[in-house]
Amino acid sequence: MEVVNNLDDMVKSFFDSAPVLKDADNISNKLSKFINQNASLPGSEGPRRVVCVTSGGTTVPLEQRCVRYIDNFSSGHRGGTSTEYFLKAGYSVIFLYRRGTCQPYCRSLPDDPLLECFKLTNDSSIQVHESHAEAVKSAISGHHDAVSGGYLLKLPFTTIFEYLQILRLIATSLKILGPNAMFYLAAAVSDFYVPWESMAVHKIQSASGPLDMRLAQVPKMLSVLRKEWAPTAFCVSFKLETDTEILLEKADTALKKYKMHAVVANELSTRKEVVILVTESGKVSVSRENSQSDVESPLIKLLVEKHSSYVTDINA
Ligand code: 9Z3
Repeated sequence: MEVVNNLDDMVKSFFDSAPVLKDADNISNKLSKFINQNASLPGSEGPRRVVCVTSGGTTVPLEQRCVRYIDNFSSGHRGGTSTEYFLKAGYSVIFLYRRGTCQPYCRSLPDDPLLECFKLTNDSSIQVHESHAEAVKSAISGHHDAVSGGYLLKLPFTTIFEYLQILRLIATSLKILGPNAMFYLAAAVSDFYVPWESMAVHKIQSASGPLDMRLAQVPKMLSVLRKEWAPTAFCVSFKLETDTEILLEKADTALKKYKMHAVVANELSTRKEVVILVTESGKVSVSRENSQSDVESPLIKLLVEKHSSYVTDINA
């Protein structure tokens, strides 16, 4: 495998060798329609703001006709919940999510909502179980209002190739909104991948013995996003660690190295209770109010304030 070190070359090599994004034209059309519509809507302070929320983990296929893949952990709860709070705060949301992960407005539903929330009556019509009626009504109405109002656009991905290609399309389309656009990058993104051209085409045979594989490093697209794709957008990335000792140091490094406007640091086991918001002006611990509430509520409130100051400063 050819080893490429320079970031620009790594980025070029990643995109050049990625399999062609299916549906790229359709995605681009949906994006430009959504962004143009929202650009003409008034927000509470100036034009309506649009945030791209990424959610869920990316996969790294090991075979072109993929039977096996490496996955990154993320249930999509953070992204789905945050989307609801952004919509509530008056933002429009492009929700870039891993297929099959948690969706906005669905977190109060059971794991298999279709089979668990509904029942057949004696005359074979479908009825909602009383115990789930409130959750179903609020999911349907929340989702319907957001989508039919034109405030929520949902785009799915599975692989690291799809994720980064769609993220690039979103970022370059959002460029026209300048500082009114935000990126909230909660997806768990693979650090390593198998380049398409060096990937086995068919299912790797176990009879060939133990598997040796060399994975290439996924280029640090946060830098590219900030520098090239959407240089004036407000960018928030996430840092996940399982070792608290190194979490804040790593978040600080990400803030500086990738010139993020904010980094949300979280530890795997406590991620639903507390996160630390790291910005140039310091670190703030953000906790949920009680076990019934969401840490995303105070987090989004803080980020919306920071985004407002950012827009004001840029326009001053
Ligand atoms: C996160 O840190 C998210 O908060 C979680 C949310 C994935 C922990 P859930 O979806 O969990 O609610 O189950 N996301 C970013 C993870 C990540 O891969 N960050 C990279 C890193 O830490 C930077 S892009 O190096």
